[in-house]
Amino acid sequence: MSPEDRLRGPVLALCGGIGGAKLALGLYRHLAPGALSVAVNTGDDFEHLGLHISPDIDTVLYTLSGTDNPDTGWGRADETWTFMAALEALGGETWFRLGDGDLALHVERTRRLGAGESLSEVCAAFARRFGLDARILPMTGDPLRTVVHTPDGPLPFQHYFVRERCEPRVTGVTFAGAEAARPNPEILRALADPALGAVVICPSNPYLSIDPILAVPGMRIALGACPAPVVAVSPLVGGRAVKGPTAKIMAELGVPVTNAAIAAHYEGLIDGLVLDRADRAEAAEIAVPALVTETVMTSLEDRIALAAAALGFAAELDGRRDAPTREAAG
Ligand code: FO1
Repeated sequence: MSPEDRLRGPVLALCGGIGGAKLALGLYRHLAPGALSVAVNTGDDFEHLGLHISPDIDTVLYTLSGTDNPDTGWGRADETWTFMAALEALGGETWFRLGDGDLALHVERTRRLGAGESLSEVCAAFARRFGLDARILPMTGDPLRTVVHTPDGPLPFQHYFVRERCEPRVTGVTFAGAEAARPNPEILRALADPALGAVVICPSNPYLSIDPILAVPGMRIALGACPAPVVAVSPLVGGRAVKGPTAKIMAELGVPVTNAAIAAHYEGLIDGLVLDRADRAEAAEIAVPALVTETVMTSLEDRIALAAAALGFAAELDGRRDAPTREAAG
């Protein structure tokens, strides 16, 4: 398939929450309607207040539909907090904040799951309700839960991330239930599609957001065997993560906080790495071809420009695993 054809093909993004969803939005706006599928981490999902919460799925849903809260990156825009205030007055658990509109989504998701719908079906129904022309694909419908290990013992993901504000030292990350989890067949079909244009691993936390997707049995093999070029966008800029604890966790796990380490983490899976101009000096040390460009996404235009650059790079890499490092113009 020619690079031009690849650019027109459907695209699969692998994504966690806030940082990754920004690039997913850029891809959504850059691509033709219906061309984007997003395989989303559900390792962050948990039962809370009797509800099934899927934070990364919801962040992608809100972000792509333009209903996201721009201040927090999670939850909905123009949210009200009557439920939380009432819960607090009752002495209930308030460390995980659920806005009123967001709450409706969790209630309806929980009802649908209880009535026998699959998580994929619920995601598809909500995407339609939000007017999306993209597919939001949970990595699995089975309970695979990210567990963060600390010197004081294991913590369920949201306890580490939100309740403990990522403060405990991370000694390891495991995925409870991974062995029994079945991959979302729609993701496997997308990865095997000869017309697939590219796979983009969004700049989500590799350890907390992308590894759970790769921990689903069959996912690594399907990604490794995928006919389309696979590019990852590094979450690091100047040795720090734009958002979240990626750099902190790498340091705590004894991994150098470098783009070379990000590329090594995805060894055998990616054909190229996109890194920020601030890190151009690191490009020569990276084991795969690198594209140096602006990766900090402040505006919608930034998101679209990064999406276009990543896809252009992927098309160039198609069948050329030894392509040299290059710097994007502009
Ligand atoms: N993140 C927070 O830091 N504090 C919260 O109170 C919080 C609530 C919340 C509610 C719904 C939702 O979909 C996401 C929410 N998040 C919150 C984000 C969530 O913890 C994500 O898992 C992380 O951002 C990692 O992707």
